Amino acid sequence: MKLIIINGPNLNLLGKREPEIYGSQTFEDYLEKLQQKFKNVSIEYYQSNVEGEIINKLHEKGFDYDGIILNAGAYTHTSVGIGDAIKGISTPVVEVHISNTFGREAFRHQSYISPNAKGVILGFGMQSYDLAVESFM
Ligand code: CA2
Repeated sequence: MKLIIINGPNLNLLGKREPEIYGSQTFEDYLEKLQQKFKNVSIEYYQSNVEGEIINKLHEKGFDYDGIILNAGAYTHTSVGIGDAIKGISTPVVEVHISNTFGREAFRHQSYISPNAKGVILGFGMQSYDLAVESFM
């Protein structure tokens, strides 16, 4: 099985700032553990702070991968373009968030990803990504 995790803006700062919300682990350290845990799954990783680059990656991977795990960061709440890109590909997308966005500011309750996603996993810290991988098994 071939999966890709796509992380959006500022998620490159994980483990470096705001540990009370997002934990103290860098994504690279976490990813190594995830790959060890799911040895039979190929888990690729891509991060970008640029909306168009995320859309390009969805187009590039969205026809022959088994699944896409997408944390679009703040673009979740603003990007019609990323929502449309998910509609335009055939690979199922699972939306993931580290924090419980419904327990935070009202603007984080809106998602342009959710209506087009296979499912949504949020609020379990980094474990949200583990659960997303399991959802494809
Ligand atoms: O909870 C999530 O996973 C979010 O997608 C994270 C986004 C936020 O805008 C969404 O509402 C919910 C923010 C990612 C910022 O990550 C940082 C990590 C460390 C330090 C600063 C920002």
